[in-house]
Amino acid sequence: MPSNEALVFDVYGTLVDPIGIARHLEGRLPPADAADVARIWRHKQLDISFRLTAMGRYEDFAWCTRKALDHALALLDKKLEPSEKESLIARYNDLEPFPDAVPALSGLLDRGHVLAVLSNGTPAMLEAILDASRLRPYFTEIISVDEVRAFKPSPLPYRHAAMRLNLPPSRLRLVSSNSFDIIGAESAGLRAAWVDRSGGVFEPDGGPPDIVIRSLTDLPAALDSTPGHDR
Ligand code: 2OP
Repeated sequence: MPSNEALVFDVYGTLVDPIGIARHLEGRLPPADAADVARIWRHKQLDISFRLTAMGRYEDFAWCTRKALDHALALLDKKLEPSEKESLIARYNDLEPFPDAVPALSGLLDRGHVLAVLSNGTPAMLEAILDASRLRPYFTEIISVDEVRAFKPSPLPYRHAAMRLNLPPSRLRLVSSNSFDIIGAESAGLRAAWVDRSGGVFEPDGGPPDIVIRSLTDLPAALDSTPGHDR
């Protein structure tokens, strides 16, 4: 029986690991510095996307990713040759999938869920990363915020995803490890499931959703025990 909820997955941090890119810097920098670059890079990438959207401006996520890497290197006073920087940027389209992604997605498809992606990534970034991670075949729709030129957590991408899936927002459940994304989805009228991979702290401007899991493989059981989720 098909599920009454479409499951819409965030990508970076939820299906693939952006912080794991640190290992590609380890030949060039000491491991602690490589980890710092990866962490600041990711933080600044999101920060730039938030500020662009607050200003009503749009530059795509590839642009945010490049600017954020430059910032992380400058902040930590680290230098990379232009060719090293290009190869690191290229690695962003080849991030490691989390080991729970394939078993979870395959189980959810077997249960009749419609699965889609909604990400800040550009269409080209998403096609590349989903192909490289072999996750592409699980998804009916790949939805990029590029289509509305506003980053999550603006309500526009979430409402656009509902329109693309031809469902009311309340019949979409966003699955994300990023708590700002959960707050954004719920405030646009979607349901949500937070993948709390590291026992992290939820953003203070909202509260956790009705589903909180530590691994994507916990999602089917969590859906079964959630009131209002009728499989
Ligand atoms: C994504 O949209 C928020 O980076 C995260 O995939």
